Amino acid sequence: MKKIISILLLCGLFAGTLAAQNTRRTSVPLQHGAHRLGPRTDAYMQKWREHGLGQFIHWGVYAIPGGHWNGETYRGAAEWIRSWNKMPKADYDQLYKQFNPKNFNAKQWARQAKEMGAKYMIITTKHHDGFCLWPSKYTDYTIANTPYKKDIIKELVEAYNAEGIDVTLYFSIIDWNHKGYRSAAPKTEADKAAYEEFKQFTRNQLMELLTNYPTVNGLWFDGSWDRAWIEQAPWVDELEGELRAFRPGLIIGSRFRADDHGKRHYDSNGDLIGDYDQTWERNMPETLKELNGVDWDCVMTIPENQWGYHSDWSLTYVKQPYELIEMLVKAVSLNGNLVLNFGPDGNGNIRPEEAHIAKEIGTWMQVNSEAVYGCKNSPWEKQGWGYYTQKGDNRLYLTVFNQPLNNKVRVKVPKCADDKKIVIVEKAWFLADKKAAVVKNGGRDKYGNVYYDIDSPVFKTGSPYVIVLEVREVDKDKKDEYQQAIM
Ligand code: JFZ
Repeated sequence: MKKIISILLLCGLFAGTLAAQNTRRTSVPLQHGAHRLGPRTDAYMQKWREHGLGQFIHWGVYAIPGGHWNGETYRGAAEWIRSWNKMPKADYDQLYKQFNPKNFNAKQWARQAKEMGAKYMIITTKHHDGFCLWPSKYTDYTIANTPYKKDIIKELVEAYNAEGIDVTLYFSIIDWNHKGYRSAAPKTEADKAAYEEFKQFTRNQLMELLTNYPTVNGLWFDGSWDRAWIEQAPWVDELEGELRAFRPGLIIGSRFRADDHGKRHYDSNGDLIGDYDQTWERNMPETLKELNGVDWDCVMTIPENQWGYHSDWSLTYVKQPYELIEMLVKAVSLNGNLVLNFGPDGNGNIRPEEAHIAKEIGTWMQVNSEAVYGCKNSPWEKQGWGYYTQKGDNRLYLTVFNQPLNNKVRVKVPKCADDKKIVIVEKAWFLADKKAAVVKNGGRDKYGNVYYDIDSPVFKTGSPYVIVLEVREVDKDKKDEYQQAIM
């Protein structure tokens, strides 16, 4: 008997262990894989999740050539111009001596971002070229040694925070300016020693940034794909721990460290490394399913692939405000944020095309931001007219991008788990004019799915518009009491 009990107990314990590990799809033993399964639950991350819209800024000395050198045009991403064979590196490395953005006005940028509706901003403290927009004491290649002299990161953090916008610091691991930087894994003793110095330098700069800018609550890492860096996984993991301990609540995405086997973003068990999926770079998921419940944001350029300032946008397709608004709503409908990139010029001007887009998005957000901030994916089945976003259990936002020719927006009502209940629309209105929307019975299909049709004439603005539905589950037999809402 005793034996049976202990066997049962053992089974119980074993089952318990299994249950605890259930969310790991396989179980490769890892010391440096995901340290948490499932999304963070703290208030910092909750706030991040509710941002909806962010602004990315790529700014550095590459803004001076703006995609051109010696009368020739570089067609790659402007911030990569140093790697172009027609750009002499020695010339590039002198550009900082001219960096003097006389029109730079941090408050103006912040106000513009605020008016656009951005809730967080990501600024390149240092891109691959190694030039630092803050006066780092660990290198001379910084803003302090330009004619401008002043700490741009400080100006930006203060100005954006004053507008209620959170600031995340972009930091490139790649640093073409540091003599210890290596891309390939160091092999010789000399290379190894040099790389050790580079690691310390990287650590020092990161601690310096967190120390100098105490309100910063996120780090956005880039250039972490080098073999040299990947092989440092245990050290990077330790550094991440140090950064997190230093700044409680710090948000770090999946683009910082690799796991024990060199896997990036998702570890060898398929679990997300870091706080959110950072792989959505100039592209977006289509379905919730492929996201596996992780947090994510999409960083998006306005031209096809220009982050830093390139003076000639005629070389590329340039996205329209409408498309970017659609990406924003789509991102939120799939539980993500959209971060829109700006590349100011060498004088500190935001180019007119970007200012125009910021204004158009802002105008739209003025009326419709309720459908974005704090909204999540809705279980209602997506229809061709656009996207659902949802707040709480009962409020749905329908952002219409494709106006149906019959001016009726059709919704498919989800079935209730309890088949004695039905979902009814209690209230419906348009965000654009606050007027009530008329919801009509749209019949059933052969599977018994219920449809409602919302009369939706085209709005004069011709821009995407939002219908709000307050829905509620009610007993089927009491449905008629509510039916006045549906004609
Ligand atoms: C990197 C940078 O090289 C680029 O200049 C810019 O800063 C961008 C935000 O990040 O570019 C990337 C990074 C990752 C991928 C592609 C380009 N990726 O994962 O496909």
